[in-house]
Amino acid sequence: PHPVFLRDYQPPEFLIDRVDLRFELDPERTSVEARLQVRRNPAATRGDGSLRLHGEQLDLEQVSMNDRLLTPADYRVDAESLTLLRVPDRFGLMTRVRIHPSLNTALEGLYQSGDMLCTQCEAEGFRRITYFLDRPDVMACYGTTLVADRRRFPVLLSNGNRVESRDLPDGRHLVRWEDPFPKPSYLFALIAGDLSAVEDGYTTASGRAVELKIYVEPHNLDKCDHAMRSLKKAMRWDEERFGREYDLDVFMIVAVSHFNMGAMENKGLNVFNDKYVLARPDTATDADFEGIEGVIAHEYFHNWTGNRITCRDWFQLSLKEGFTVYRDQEFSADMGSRGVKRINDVRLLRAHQFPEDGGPMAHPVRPESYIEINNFYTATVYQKGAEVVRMQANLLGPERFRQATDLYFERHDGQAVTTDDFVRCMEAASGRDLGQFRRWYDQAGTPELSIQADDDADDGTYTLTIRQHTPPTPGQPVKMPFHIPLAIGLLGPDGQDLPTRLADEPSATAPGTRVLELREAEQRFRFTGLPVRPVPSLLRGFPAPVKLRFAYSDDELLFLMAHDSDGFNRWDAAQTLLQRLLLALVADPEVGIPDQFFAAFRRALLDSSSDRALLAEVLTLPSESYLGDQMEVVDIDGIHHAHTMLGRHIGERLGEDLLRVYRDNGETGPYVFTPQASGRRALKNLALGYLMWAGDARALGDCQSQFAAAHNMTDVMAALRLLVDHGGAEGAQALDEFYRRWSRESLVLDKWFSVQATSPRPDTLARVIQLMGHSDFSLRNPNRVRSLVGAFCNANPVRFHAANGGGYRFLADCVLELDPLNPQIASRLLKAMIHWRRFDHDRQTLMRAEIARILAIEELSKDAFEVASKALE
Ligand code: BAL
Ligand code: ZN
Repeated sequence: PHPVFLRDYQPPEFLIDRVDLRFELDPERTSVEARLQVRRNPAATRGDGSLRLHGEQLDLEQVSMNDRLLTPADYRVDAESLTLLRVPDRFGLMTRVRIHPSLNTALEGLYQSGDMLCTQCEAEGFRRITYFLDRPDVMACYGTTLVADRRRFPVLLSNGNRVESRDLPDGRHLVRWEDPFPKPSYLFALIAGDLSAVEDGYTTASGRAVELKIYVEPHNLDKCDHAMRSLKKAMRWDEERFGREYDLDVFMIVAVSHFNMGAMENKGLNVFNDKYVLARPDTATDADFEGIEGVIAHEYFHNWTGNRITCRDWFQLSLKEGFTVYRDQEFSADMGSRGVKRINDVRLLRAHQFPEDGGPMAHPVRPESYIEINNFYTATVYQKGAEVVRMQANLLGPERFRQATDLYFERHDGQAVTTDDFVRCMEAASGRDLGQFRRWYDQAGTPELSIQADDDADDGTYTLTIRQHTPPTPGQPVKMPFHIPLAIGLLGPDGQDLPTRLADEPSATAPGTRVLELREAEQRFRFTGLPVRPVPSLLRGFPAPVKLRFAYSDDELLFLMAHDSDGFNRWDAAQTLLQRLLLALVADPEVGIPDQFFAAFRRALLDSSSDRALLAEVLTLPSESYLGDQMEVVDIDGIHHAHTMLGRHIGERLGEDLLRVYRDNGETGPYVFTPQASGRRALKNLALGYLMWAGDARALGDCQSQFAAAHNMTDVMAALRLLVDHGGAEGAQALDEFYRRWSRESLVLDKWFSVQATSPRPDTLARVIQLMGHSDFSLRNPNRVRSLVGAFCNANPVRFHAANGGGYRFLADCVLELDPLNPQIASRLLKAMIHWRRFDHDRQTLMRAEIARILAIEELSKDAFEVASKALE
């Protein structure tokens, strides 16, 4: 397989203004007739006079041009394309092909999910439906006619507005859809199935009525309320915050059970993994409710940032994804707790994006090349891309940023553009030069900031010397300095913010947070007029995706944890302290845990004035994977041991307090999904976890009672997880009961698989292998694969990285079995092993051998080939 390069981009030689599609739907054999209005692109250079259309896995039946039937002498067909030789400057083209949805296990293009037919076209699935210029800078208006058996497929949906619906004499029916907005082919969608809808309505700010429909299988109708509420909130928020209104008469969401991604923003017809739609208090956890609210909003927001304005080419993927993630993050922050949302977003970034940026698949937010674009739906493009938008929003300030986004929407509506076009709007609206800032889009790697503080007690000055360094990444050995906004504060002895006046500034500045702008590899900031040596609060609110090196003492971290006016930094100080303690335990398991640590933990735990959700974040130990990322060579067993030991000590030393917190935060009424209520549940279950770590007998009883009596899935799952990790008869019995109750609810059953896959118990791999043979397990359902294989390989480091290599062998076996069926999911799983260089010699050897075993397969997909080959480069 060969890479595609950004530098080779050429505008399309032909454009397609209109597409009329007619589908005769059948799971085994679907006929697709496409009528295209094609014209030469005046902005492109002339080629050899031929037109090459993308097409894969299509059985071509007929081609005609301007109503003249073509013969095979007029065109060439190969496995990836149909080339029409000698075409005029403007013409109508008709192709008819057959496709086979029931055989489509890759879930790209048109496929069968349960009893329904559905599509996934992003990024390059449309070419598995019909011959087309399947690239995002070819935008066309679509008319779609769907014909199918009326009893089997009573609901037929596509993009846009429904313009015709009638029965046909042979038991079939026909529905026609018309989408007035030009769109790239990756936003095409169709659905056929026996579905029921929850319906609602929304009136836009300018008074237009929009029908809202969520389509699900009939037995799921009682799990759509939260999704519908989330959708309406998102529509209102986008009007208020970004001035964006919805533009069609109907907005539809369909939940499908077999889906590679989380969801897909097809114009007017969002197709969702059912995990991000279906929720009832007894079937979904707080995290699920939160995920649904965020993903519903994300896909809805794409209507403007992605659909009305799309990407010129796939290297620009972050244009729509980074911006839309930023928008959904801001929405969720406004709906819930802003502080907790920021913590979780940064936690995710550090857990996934930082390792990606330091590994063999590191790539810029705007990649320079790819072999398979599906491999680039990454934490870098999404989460780091969102941070890059956030930095621009912060540099401009809220008013200028809104002017800049207004300009972006006005200037580029209906176009396929680049990240550079986005930055140009930021510059035009603000008058700022973002030339250096653009490096965030094209340099990979996480900058490291080393900060040194010097004070001069005699003249009241305090100097921060800041050095930035970005380690090399594949293909980019040398990095230029980034333009980094660095929000800081200076704390006085009783925790108050001090003024932050720089030496060359004429007048005093108000106490509080101030933003320093870094542009050089090394820069000095000298503050004056300080009565005492301050404690610096650095990177307030996490203003840039960087790593910080600053030699805080333990006392300073405790001080920041207690006093920093910035909530994010209070959390970060606590996490740094916990990390320090845990890494000290890894280095020497006999090292003592200082009393002042327990005192600070206890003070925080019992601080009744504190937001419980935030408290739960502060008191959660950094994950084992994150701790591993902080080590030169990951010590898997040492980390697991230290983690368990610290958890146990906390449970033992603070048992009474934890028990009180557990009991004081019990459920008092029916489930509600509010930040306060989910914060109580999070804190309560965290306390129960520490008690169980300590083997507290009272806690085991509480755990069993909670498992038996709770009416919400958050509490049931928290108890189940603890019982499974505890093991013995209690764990086995809880698992059996859970299975009996929920075996027919697929999403809940996923939880049953993953709770077993992520247990640190020594026999977990054997259990996972056994579960692969369970009658409810199927490699053809991505959610099920993720819940068992994905959960084991990505969320159970101590068992996946077992020294005997069993985990690696298991993963490679799964990848090899899955790759011919669903390459996207296979290659994503494989990423669990690409950071092999971070481990000890023996594990490196084992992982490398398994990756090499995969790479040796001749018919390996492009997807898996790219990941495996880059991992070994
Ligand atoms: N565009 C793919 C799914 C998403 O990011 O919304
Ligand atoms: Zn998206």
